[in-house]
Amino acid sequence: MATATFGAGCFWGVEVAFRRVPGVTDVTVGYTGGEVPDPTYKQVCSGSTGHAEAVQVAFDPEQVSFDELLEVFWSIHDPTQRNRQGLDIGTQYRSAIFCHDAEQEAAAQASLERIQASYDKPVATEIVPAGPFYPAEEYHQRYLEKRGQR
Ligand code: MHO
Repeated sequence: MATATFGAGCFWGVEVAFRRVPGVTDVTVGYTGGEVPDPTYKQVCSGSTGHAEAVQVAFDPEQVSFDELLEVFWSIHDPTQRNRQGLDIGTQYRSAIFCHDAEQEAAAQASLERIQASYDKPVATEIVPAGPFYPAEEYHQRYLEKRGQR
């Protein structure tokens, strides 16, 4: 099993999108990329923790490649929006790829260059090494699913 970590705005919908992908075995929503250990949702919402709302995707590389996950990532948000997605504004909503190894980093970089060609505006996605990932509160896991929304 391999792990990929993405930030693409409010993590509720991002989780749903990745759960739909065959080869993805689990998705956890949480916080990463900031400085505060074990942050609460409230702290992250304040924008002061440096964390992004993110999803940690567990996948079987024999069934789905990291490149295919990157395609999903680009397709579910607007990576040219800096520190926001639509009405959700703040650094916690930034577009980011948190890389788990050098291979992921190279793939992410190449993928960003490809996707840039389809936008007039610069792609704001940050590509950084993955650090500690703090799972969000239980009520945020499968949030939309629990409410009958997909
Ligand atoms: N605008 C959304 C953000 C939620 S997401 C988990 C809301 O508060 O409904 O950041």
